[in-house]
Amino acid sequence: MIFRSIIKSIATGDAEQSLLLTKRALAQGFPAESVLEKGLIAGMDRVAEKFREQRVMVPEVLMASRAMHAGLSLVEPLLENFEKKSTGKIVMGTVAGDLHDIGLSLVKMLVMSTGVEIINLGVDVTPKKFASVVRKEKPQILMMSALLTTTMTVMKEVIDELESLGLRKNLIVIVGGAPINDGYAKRIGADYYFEDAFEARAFIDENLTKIITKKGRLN
Ligand code: B1M
Repeated sequence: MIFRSIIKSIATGDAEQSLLLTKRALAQGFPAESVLEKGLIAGMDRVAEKFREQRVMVPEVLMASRAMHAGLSLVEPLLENFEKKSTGKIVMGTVAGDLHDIGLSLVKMLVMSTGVEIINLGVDVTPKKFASVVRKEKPQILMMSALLTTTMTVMKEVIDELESLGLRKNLIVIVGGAPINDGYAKRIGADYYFEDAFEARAFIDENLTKIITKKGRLN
């Protein structure tokens, strides 16, 4: 089965195979959505699980991510209709001064499978940049990641900036990353903390419709 082969190509970090097999799956008539969900995301899910169980290390995660992106480059342009069907928007990024993006890429990949639209601002995102994109894009959710104890404090600066500009009220703020925990999230005024990409996806999967209907925060 072609999906199984795509999953394997990602699990083994083989970008060439991932590209080739994705092309083949699309040529065989499989919808882009299925190739994304049953092949590319499923492959990355497998690697993320292994990483969580410490059965693979960071280099393997990076190679898998590269392989997934190779396939994604073919699928993404075909997903226009899929994205249009989706409701809800998330803006995400790693905070200013922090260049770690592997965790957030995993979060993005898994959360993407819920059908929500994602604007990923990448790494080193300043409070002003977050705020200006929130103002322009009007997302329901903002997701911030930080991996350094020296940059986790920027999350609070982002929340302060949003508050001072009147952009915080209807926005759900989710934070995550290795040095973050529930207590810290509460102290800085974030709405939720999730330990990993799976938790984040489960929350969004379960609550997206409610969030959209309520036009903002859940409580
Ligand atoms: Co850096 N680094 N690093 N690093 N790095 C850490 C984080 C560190 C713990 C290593 C160590 O010393 N043991 C340490 C931080 C210490 C601290 O602050 N307490 C550290 C340091 C010090 C540094 C530098 C300062 C080193 C230097 O230059 N002297 C420097 C800083 C650069 C900068 O950011 N300004 C630096 C640089 C780098 C590299 C560039 C070499 C590379 C990053 C490559 C990249 O991201 N493209 C790197 C790496 C790879 C690491 C480690 C080894 C691995 C991080 C990672 O990707 N893990 C890391 C040590 C470690 O964690 N074991 C380390 C895999 C990833 C899947 O996990 O990102 O935790 P993680 O994401 C998880 C969860 O945290 C969660 O979900 C993911 C899993 O599902 N999650 C979220 C993350 N974001 C979330 C958001 C959410 C929800 C969940 O919602 C919004």
